[in-house]
Amino acid sequence: MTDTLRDPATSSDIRRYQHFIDGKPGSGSGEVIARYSPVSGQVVAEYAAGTEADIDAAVLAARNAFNSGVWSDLPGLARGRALNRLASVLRNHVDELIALDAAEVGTPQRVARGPVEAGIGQIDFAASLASTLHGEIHTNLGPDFTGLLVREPLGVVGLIVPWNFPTLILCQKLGYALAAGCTAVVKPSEFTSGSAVRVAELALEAGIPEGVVNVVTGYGNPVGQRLAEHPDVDLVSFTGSTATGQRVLESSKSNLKRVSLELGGKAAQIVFADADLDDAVEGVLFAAIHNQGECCVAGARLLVEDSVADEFLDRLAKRAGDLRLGGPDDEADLGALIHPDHMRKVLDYINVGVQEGASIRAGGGQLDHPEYAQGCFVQPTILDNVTPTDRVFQEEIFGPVVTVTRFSGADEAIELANVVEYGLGNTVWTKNIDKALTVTRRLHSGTVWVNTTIDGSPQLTFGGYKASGYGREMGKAGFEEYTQIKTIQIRTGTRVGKFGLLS
Ligand code: TXE
Repeated sequence: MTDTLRDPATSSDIRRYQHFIDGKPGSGSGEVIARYSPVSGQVVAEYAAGTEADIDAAVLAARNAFNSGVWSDLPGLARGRALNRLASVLRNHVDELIALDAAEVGTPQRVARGPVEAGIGQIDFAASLASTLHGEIHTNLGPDFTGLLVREPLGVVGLIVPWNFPTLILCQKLGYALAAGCTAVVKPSEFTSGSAVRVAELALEAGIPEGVVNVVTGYGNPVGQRLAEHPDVDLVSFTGSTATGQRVLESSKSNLKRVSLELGGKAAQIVFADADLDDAVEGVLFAAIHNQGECCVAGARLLVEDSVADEFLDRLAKRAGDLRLGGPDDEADLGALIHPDHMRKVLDYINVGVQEGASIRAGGGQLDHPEYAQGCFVQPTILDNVTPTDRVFQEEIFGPVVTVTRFSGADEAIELANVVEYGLGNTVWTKNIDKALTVTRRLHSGTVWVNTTIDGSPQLTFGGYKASGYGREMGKAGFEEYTQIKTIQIRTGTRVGKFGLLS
């Protein structure tokens, strides 16, 4: 492992954030949550610790803004122009957003840059969709009838965002909700709330009216929970763990609000012997360690065809050993895990893997570095000889840990890939197009990459199969999640007294 750790305290400034409700900052109860950097152990930010009353105030502001029509009644082109302005303002602040996400997540800025820029790209694309919202007209119902299917914005939406990609995941929800004409209450993670507050402030600066974007910071309980159960919220879009997703679903029953859940994953990287192995080594490595493995589509399980497995693993282990760990300002490949408890959970999983019979091919423990005694750094770890019934094969670890299982032929690879409860994203590495397409069609996941990985474009819809959730984000399908269809049937003829289901 190469050490490039240099500057433990990347910023001595503590950034302080309040809620943002109805276009104004507010401190609520006055209680705060301190965010300790997982790199240095120092406080890097303080967020208002929200209460149920803060959520109630934010939902009221969002409801009033929605009902006033100040946003939802704008022509789609005008909403699109406002979203274009928002993208432009965010771009002017891109370095600030990268710096604060990196400091709060504990990741190098060079790792945070791509996801933040991709988040702004989501707003660009959502802007282009705003004017495309339209319905259907039916004139084939007989001469007396005209039917209209009108797509309308859902109303007030609650957006619950996790800590791994704060700006990106916020934008991939907020952009589409706003494009559809909804108003929003955002609940960012209690570990990484800074960028959500800044995005809301910048939305106002871009001309998006007061009350359209509101943010309440605070803990999952009470803030997230109140948002999920609030009777005047029409949809909750949640990204996070499967267990919390189930709680959100429970809370949503109060008013049968719609729920969109983007939950965990246990993605397979399937490497066939006929793959471009140079490419596959780099892709598998990237998928395993991107954002230090704190990624719902992290390539957590390497499935490698047995004829090339030994060679592939030698190369992968060598590359893993070259990786640099570091803080926000370092030229590093991966950073610290989100907090000490999470680091302990990841280290425990490594131990469980070894007890289950895995052998460690790279890494295997916490990074031991005197300057970073407080740092939550886990070495990129390869666990070899993992079997499908092992916990480390089945459960989401959410750290820089990849398990290795060998297979023989496409059928076995598919069976291994599908045997987990999750179904978010899998990757296939092969130069054989027939094989690629056949395998792709048989994988049970919302996304399958072929010869690339953890890639994406706002046009390409994203979401889970199985326990990875339901509902879709991004693309046209993601946009339509924030709408509902109204049917209007008009009789224009003279069929006096004849009603009902006439054919
Ligand atoms: O997530 P939570 P945690 C997975 C990953 C990780 C595990 C736990 O495996 O190790 O989840 O992380 C809010 N009602 N992912 O505990 O609890 C919370 O405040 C409403 C995968 O941090 O799911 C935060 O804003 N909201 C994942 C958000 O839910 C509640 C990303 C996510 O937190 C709530 C993150 C409640 N009762 C973790 N309780 C992905 N899919 O990318 C908490 N929250």
